[in-house]
Amino acid sequence: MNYYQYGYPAYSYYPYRNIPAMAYAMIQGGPLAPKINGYVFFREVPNGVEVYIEVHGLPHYQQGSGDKKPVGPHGFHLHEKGVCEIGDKEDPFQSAGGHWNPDNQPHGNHAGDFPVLFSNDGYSKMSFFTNRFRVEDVIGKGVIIHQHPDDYQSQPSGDAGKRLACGVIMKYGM
Ligand SMILES: [Cu+2]
Repeated sequence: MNYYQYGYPAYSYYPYRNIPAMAYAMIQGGPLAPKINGYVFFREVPNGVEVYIEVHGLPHYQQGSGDKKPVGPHGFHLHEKGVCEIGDKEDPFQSAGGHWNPDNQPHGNHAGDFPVLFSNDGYSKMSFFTNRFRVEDVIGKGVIIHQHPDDYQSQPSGDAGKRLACGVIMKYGM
């Protein structure tokens, strides 16, 4: 097995038998935002996980008013099921289930409650650290990008609205 193909330099401090766990999901837009495509990457780092996401094709920001919530920044979460079936075209990706919530917390503190995604004319790139799970824990779970911002308060899902895009988390590499 040639570990160098994964990009670790010869002087890497990672021992051969201790390559950090990694996982990824390809993210694809559904009928409400078909141009979305990108990926999210999970990498084990000291004391937690680094999450990195890069997405193109997000809808442009639309200001909210009254009862109409803004479009963007976009709620972004891990959901229970890694199943991205469109189902109802008006309300897609219900197949991904509710929020992944392994330690039974209120919304706002779910292990998979992530920072909102900002669209820069449709493009978003972000990385952040979490100690709420290990990479192995999220393999087979779903990633969802929502239409509206997450208010981190409304139960059970932050009133983030419809599901624009979905991805299934898979093990990366060995
Ligand atoms: Cu969600």
